[in-house]
Amino acid sequence: MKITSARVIVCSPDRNFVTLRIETDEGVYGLGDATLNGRELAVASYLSEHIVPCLIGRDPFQTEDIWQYLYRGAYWRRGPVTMTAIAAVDVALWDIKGKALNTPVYNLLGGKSRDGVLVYTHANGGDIAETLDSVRRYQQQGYLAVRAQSGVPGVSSSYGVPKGGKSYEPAERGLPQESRWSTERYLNFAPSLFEKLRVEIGSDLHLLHDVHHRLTPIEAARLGKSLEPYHLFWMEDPCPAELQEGFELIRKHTVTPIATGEVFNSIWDTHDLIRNQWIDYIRMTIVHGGGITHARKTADFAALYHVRTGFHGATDLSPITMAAALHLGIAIHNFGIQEHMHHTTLTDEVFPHAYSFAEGYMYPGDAPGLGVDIDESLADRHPYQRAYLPVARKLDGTLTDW
Ligand code: GCO
Ligand code: MG
Repeated sequence: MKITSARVIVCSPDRNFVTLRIETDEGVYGLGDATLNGRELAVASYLSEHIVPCLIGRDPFQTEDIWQYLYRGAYWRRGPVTMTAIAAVDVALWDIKGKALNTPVYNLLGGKSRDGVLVYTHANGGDIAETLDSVRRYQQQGYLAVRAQSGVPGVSSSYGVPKGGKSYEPAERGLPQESRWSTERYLNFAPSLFEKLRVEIGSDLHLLHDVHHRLTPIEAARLGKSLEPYHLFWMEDPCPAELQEGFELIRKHTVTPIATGEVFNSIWDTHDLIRNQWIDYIRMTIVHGGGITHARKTADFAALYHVRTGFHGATDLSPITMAAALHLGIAIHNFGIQEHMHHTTLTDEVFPHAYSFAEGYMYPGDAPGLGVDIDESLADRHPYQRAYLPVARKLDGTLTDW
């Protein structure tokens, strides 16, 4: 089998997505997600200008060699644009392999290690009462794990809490919005949110919380300690993780489990965090972390140190990444949990898919390959629109991590 052509499809069915479609001489094609929120066209151009010409004529079954060719062969390594482009190729090739062999991708990764993939979704509200209502709604829909975010009194805009009761969407069309942030107010408030949730909901539901890189290690240590009575499933991204040893300090002070890595793009970003057992869950996304090939290696490395997976699954990752995460998640032994943010109906129509949700779990479906397609004529009717993630400033105007 040979790759005969490949092309990039950029569309915006309610939000921007970049998709790579690889065709072969046997008529089988594969799809890979290449979406990097707020920097979409950089990856589209990296793919069409620099990668696609090198793919023509190659055997799509050689996923390892093609991965190494694109990673080592470029000389310039790592970085979100490069690794997202490599991931798009890698995921499309696994899709082709599955279709050509007439089997779901999870069978090529070791088969099913579990019946279903435990997922968590996002609850939020302007205050504690609204967040409690939102958590209850998801519990009624069958979710066994829910992430809870709430507006903080005295903070005009908190991470994960949209205005006007809409569902949270990580990017806005137009130029970046700015919000103001107070760590002090947040740290004083957060324990009261989880205290109320535990009192009202009881102990069974898994509760998660995303700090979104906003604290220093010692502040994160305080938060983790103050949340211990409410036994969270995890505290996510307590602080930026470029300084991996910063997590040692958090770890020494709290038994609240720690998840990080949604902005990582290489196994090297996880190295100290995992080998020192400073984290419990690794969140590196399949689409930004070099695809199924590299995510599998990262998961296997994590398994040696009792670290489990919690792959990123926000709406800025297309249904193709969601499917890839489900196929990998059902196959690996050290799977932990999968994030599941609902795409809009229009996004789901552009990317019809075989995966499904029932009673707190997701299932990749049994379609050959990844089980996701693209309706290109519908996609064409929703062209790209520039969009950005917001930026955050402290109350005194200093730029901080959003
Ligand atoms: C999450 C994330 C996202 C990111 C988004 C950025 O845990 O789901 O933090 O909501 O902010 O993916 O593009
Ligand atoms: Mg997050």
